[in-house]
Parts: sequence; C-alpha cells; structure tokens
Amino acid sequence: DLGPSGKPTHPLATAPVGAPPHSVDGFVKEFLHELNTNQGVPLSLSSVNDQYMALASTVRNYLMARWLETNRKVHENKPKTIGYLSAEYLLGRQLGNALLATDLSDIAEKGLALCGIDIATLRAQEVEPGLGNGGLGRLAACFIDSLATMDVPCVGYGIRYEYGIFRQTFVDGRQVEQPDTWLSLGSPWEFPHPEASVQVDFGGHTERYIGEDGRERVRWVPAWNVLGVPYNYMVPGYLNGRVNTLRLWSAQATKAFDLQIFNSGDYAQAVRAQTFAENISKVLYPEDSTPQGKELRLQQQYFFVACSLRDFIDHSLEDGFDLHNLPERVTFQLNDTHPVIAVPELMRILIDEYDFEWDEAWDVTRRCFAYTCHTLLPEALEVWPTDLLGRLLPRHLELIYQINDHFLAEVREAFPGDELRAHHMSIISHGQGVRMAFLATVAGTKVNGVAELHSQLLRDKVLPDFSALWPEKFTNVTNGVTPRRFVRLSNPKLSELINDTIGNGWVTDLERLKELEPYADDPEFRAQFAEIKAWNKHRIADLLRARDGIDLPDGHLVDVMVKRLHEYKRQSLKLLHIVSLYEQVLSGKIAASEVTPRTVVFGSKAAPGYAMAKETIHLINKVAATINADPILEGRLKIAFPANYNVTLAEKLIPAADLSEQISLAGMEASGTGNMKFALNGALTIGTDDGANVEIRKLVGDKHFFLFGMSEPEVAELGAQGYNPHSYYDANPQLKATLDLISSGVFSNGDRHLFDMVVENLKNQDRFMALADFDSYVAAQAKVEERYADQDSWMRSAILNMARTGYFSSDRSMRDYLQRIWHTTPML
Ligand code: OAK
Repeated sequence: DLGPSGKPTHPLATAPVGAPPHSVDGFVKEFLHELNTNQGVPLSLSSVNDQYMALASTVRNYLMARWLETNRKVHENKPKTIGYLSAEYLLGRQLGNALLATDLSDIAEKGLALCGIDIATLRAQEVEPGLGNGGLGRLAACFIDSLATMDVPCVGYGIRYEYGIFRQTFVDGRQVEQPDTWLSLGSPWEFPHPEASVQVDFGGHTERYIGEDGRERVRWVPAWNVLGVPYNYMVPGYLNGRVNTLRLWSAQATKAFDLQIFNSGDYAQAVRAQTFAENISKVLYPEDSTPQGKELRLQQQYFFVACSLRDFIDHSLEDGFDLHNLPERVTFQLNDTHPVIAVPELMRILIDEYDFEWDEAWDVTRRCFAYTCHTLLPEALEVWPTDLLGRLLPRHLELIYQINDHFLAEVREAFPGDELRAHHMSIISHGQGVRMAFLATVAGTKVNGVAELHSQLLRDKVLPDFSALWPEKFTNVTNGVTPRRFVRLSNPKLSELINDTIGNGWVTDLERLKELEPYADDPEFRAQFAEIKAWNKHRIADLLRARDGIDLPDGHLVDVMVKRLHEYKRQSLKLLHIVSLYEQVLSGKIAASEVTPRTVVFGSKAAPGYAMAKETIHLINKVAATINADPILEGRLKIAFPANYNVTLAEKLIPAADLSEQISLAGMEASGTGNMKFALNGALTIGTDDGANVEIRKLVGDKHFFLFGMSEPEVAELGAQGYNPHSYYDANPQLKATLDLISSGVFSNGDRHLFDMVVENLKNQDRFMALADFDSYVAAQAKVEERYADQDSWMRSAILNMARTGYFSSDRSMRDYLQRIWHTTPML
C-alpha cells in the first residue's frame, strides 16, 4: 500500500521534490530552520551537538531530492540491482563525505562561519558508525561508495548493531574494551521504517503434508520469531546525483512473541523476551577472521539475510513478478561466508512458499548468488555445527543436506569411483559441521578472491577440488579503496596540488594519477609534495596531542603499522625491529646518532578473547614507554600507540606516513587495503610478497618498494621441511640479543617473565615465521634509512607511488565485478 489513498490535486503534490538553494544564504536558512524545528533551540542557546545535528539534517535535505529521484528511477526502470550482503560496514564519519558528494563543503563552512560556528568543531562531534572489524567491513563501505558514484543500482544490506566495534582504551598498557555507544547522541543519518518491518522465524520443527495438488510438501513450524526493522542510510554518489541505499536491520520483539508470555501472566518474563529479541542486533562480534561459532552469531546472520531477501522480493519487485526471472533483477553478493545462510533461505522461499520444484528453485538460486572469499586462514572458515544449525533453522538444515546430496551426485558423476574426493568436498564435514565456504562455492555463479595471489591460493589450496570441477567458476577481483574518502577528503592539500596539476578528473578516474609521473622529476612539484607531507605530519601531531596526549617529534620518518592485531600480520616482527635498534644502541654496537630519526606509529585492536594479541599490545606499550622515556634515544626513536584506531584516525594518519608496514607472512594476508591507501597518499611500502602487495610492487617498481622476506612458495617449503624458530634464535646473535632484552625485564620493571607468552611463543612455535624473516626485514629497514637520507630521491619515489597506484580505486574493483561477476552495466 504505497502512495496516497486518493488522487492528489495540489500541484506541489506531484512536482519533483526540490533541494534547498545551493548558496550560502540558502544553506544558512536551511540550517537555522533545522536547528529551530528539529532540535527545538535558537542558535543562541544551541549546543555543539544541536549544531551538529542541524548541520547533518541540512546536508541530508540537499541529498533528499536525489535520493527520491534515484528511487523513482529504479521503481520505473526496474534495472538489475546488486544486493550486497555484508554482516559488516565500517562506514567512517558521514558528514564530510555527504558535503563532498553535494559540493557543499565551502558553502557550509562559510555559512556556519556567518553563524559564528567553526565547522571543524561540528565535524569533530560526529561519532563514526563502526559497524565492522577491519578490512572486510571497510571494503563493503568502499564498494557501496563506488557503486553509487558509478551510477549502479545497489542496496547494501546489513545489521544495525546498537554497539559497534568496541572502544579501545589502555590501562597500564593493557587493552581494556569499552562499549561503543555510537547512537547515544542521536543518529541523524538514518531513517527508521518500522512500518516496513519484516518477521523472521527461528527454531521449531518441520512437518510433511500433502498439498492441494497432491504433492508432498514441507512446512516449517517455527517456535519463535522477531521483527526486523529497517533503517535506511543514504549512499551518495560523488557529484552525480545518485543516492543509493544502505539498509541496516534492527531486531525487535514481535507482539505475538511477548503476548504468548504475557498471557501466561509472567510480566517479568515477557519483558525479558523483549530483551532476548533485541539482543540479536545488540552488538558486533569483535573477532576479525576468527569466528567463535556462537549461536547468537548464527542468529544475527540468518536475521539480516532473511530480512533482506524478504525485503527485496516483497518490496523491490512488482506485484505478480515471476520469481523464475529473479536472476535478471538481482545478484546477491556474499561478502565472505557470513551471509551464506541466504542460499537455503532462498531455496526455502521458492520451494515452500512459491511451490517451485527442486530443479527450478536451484537453477534460480544458483544464478542469484556470487561469493567473495576474504581469507586463507583455516580458522576463519566458518563451520556451523549441524546440531546448532538444526535447532535454530531446522528447515534450512534439511535443505542444506539436500543441496549436498545433489552436489555430491554431480561430483560422483564427474569423478566416478573417487569416494575420497566426494568425502573431501562434502558440504557437511564428518556428518557434524556445515562448511559455509563450500556451500557458498556450490551455490555461487562465481567465486572470487580479493587479490591475484589470494585468488590463486584459493583455487590451489583452499578449494582445489572445486576448481578442478568448475574451473570457470573461479575468478579474481583485486580489492580497491575509494579515492573520495581516502585521498580527496583525507588529504585536502595533496588533492589541491593534484587538481592544480592535472585537473580534478582523477577523483572518479584514478588511473589519471599516471599523468603525475613526469612531475616526479620536477623540483618545484617535489618541493610542494614534501611540504604537504610535512603539513600532514603536523596535522596528525596536533590531533594526537589533543586526542591522546602524545607528542610527536618534528622532522622524523613516520613509520606506520595500522591494522587489526593478528599473529599472521606480525606486529611482533615490527616490534623486534624496534627492540633490536634499542638493543644495539644500549650495547654500544651503534651510536644513537647513527639511527635515522623515526617515529613508529601503531594502531590496532585485538579481539577481546585473543590472549596472544592482547599480550602483544601490552608488550608494544611497555616497549614504547621504556624507549620513549630513555634519553639514550632522545630525538631518534619514538613509539606512538594511540588507542582506538578507527576510520576517523586513519584518515588523518595515513596521509602523514612515509613508510607503510605491510609485513604479513607471505600467503596469509588475502589482500590488504591499508597498503593501497598508504601508497596512494605517497608512502613507500616495506612489505612481503603477500596479498595486494605483490600488485603494488609490480605497479610502482622494485626501486620504490622495500621487499623482504620469504615468498609464499618458500614459506610452504619451509613449513614442509619443519620450521624450527629456535634455530634462528640460536644462529642469529642480534635476534637472540633482541629477544633476550625483552626477557631481561627492562620493559617490565625487572619482571623477567611478564612477556613469556609472546617471547616463548616466538622462540618455540612462531606459527607465522617472524624469526625466519627477521634478518631480511632488518636489512630492508636499513635500506629504508639509506634511501630516506636522500630526501629528494625519497620524495620522487613517494610521488611515483601515488602516480602509479590509481589501479587500486574501488571504482576499478566495481568495474571488474560488473564485467566478471554481475554481468550488468551501469544504469544511466
Ligand atoms: C573477516 C572475517 C572473516 C573472514 C575474513 C575477514 C577479513 O576481514 N578479511 C580481510 O578482508 C579484506 C578485504 O578483502 C582483505 O583486504 C584482508 O586481507 C582480509 O584479511
């Protein structure tokens, strides 16, 4: 029941919705109106939060006409839509991006100044929606930005977590987590639509019955249900008039749910039931790449996927639409395995609700899904215990068994007599776990990895039997990042320099940065570039002083390692390099004056249950405190570890970096996307041949990249031989001295065992072979120092890094998805 019940006769009722005038006066008028009518305060009595809320509503109003027009066009033209299914969206602040997309940044600044308000204060008031853990969630945010900018119809579907990624604090160097209360001061960017809520069922059992047509049918009799309330967010394209939608679902109790209990007379129990339902979207699980297999997490996954499919089928398709044609109208892109339960859900809808035969339903389902894998770590591959899945979603488990039966029949036909292979490929592992990556691979039209090396390893090592069966199913799409947020917004001075040099077309056509290559040899350009780098360093220094009380020295090489804390990413290797420098100065092997003045910046959250990661954070903080306080390295080495690294901090930190640390063990980092942001902002990378580093190095050239460490085949070979970290410790005196210094107690008030967990692990396990790569890493760092001494040549390399990495725009990633996976063209 959309639209008015009668025919509108007022001329305004049928006119297109307009936007406020694009002028300072128009803006001020709108702003004051919002302040008065939405916040209910006059300017003279308004708080900073009132002003921020009014500013957000004002910008929203400018976007509104475009949003309505986009939706009208979609309604009219019925184009194929991308349904991006992701449990995480790490969006970052909205205000700056919305101002940029509407070309209102200058107008807003001037208008607010005329009201006596500094726009910077209002920008700082925004709490970013941190609805993701790291790479996977941030990638989703970049992708929906690119699709909007490229005029591609897309709905992003996800979960509106009431608490996003935890706020990290340090207490005596240890990580302590605080809840992320991002909604507490209001959330001006969202539009709740409780009237469009969707019911989601759980539990119960299934029944067989004979339908009217005499066929045996199955009915799911669920035990309980919740409501999914959609909250819409605008996803504005850059200056193109398109505004797509991000639809995040929030869980609420259904009336029926508590009525049942109310009727039993237990009021307290009924209120608890409410809480039980709302728990589903309460909090983002803070594990990055290490699922804990909790029942609530499966509830979250099914919850958002069921809401999203129902929403698309019921609200995006016209009445009477024949679902046999669904693949012409949508591809659901599965962002890793978290949304894979959508596959049996669509089968259930088609078979149980729309009377499809199995083959018909499977044919449609297969063509509606595509799967992106984001990892190589075996522990990151989700396997749901069948008993848990069967208890929560009995009908879905039946369907998964049936999908598996059909699939294994196909395997046996392709490889007759090869029972072992069928066993290896079974979606059900040893009769007790559902391998979600296998289910996604069986169901997806396409399966892609996120960088060339990753896609190759995915084919050869993770899913070899599947790629033998269906070679054409596998493809690669190398990740990318949005140049709007990660260059244009985050590095305004550099953007201006680029605009002045080659015009502003690069913002939507990032390969045009290539035109800057000749300027690497232009002394004038180099000087301007160096000045901007210095300005960005001052900007982050100011921020860290205010935010964390950290003082950054002037004129240092800024060496940055920001990413989730994970053993495979090897923050510990970076730490060993720092401690090694310190040890050499302490023991007089080198003079402090020989150390290149350097500030190392860490930014990293550890999953709260990941003990080794938390210990590593503790150790980094203790090493930092000791070295920073020791006059011996005064002015030479400084370690900064601001707490609570997030998108907002990244935007200020990355443009200030000289050196980007991308030092995972080769074959472990699927792609990385931070690596791309640094290169685009003119940092040089020190890195292994891993993930997208491989492609970055190829594009920028060996002279402008510090490669070190074993290659993936070398890692595999060493692993096969049997890796013994202790032999490296025994054979390398500098490595030994470094680890021994940690065990000496200098970083722990004399306590020799405080960091045993980290040190003993490195010496005896070292699953990610940090000790094997130590020598080569230290040697590469020495090269960094040598190259940095020649500032002119360093700036040349930095410029070439920027000029040659336009390939890593997420616009290009989206073009690749469109061509290789979605087979659709942008709607004009
Ligand atoms: C998170 C949970 C499960 C599986 C993977 C992840 C994840 O964040 N993976 C990361 O995805 C990024 C985007 O593709 C990649 O750049 C990172 O290398 C990868 O670790």
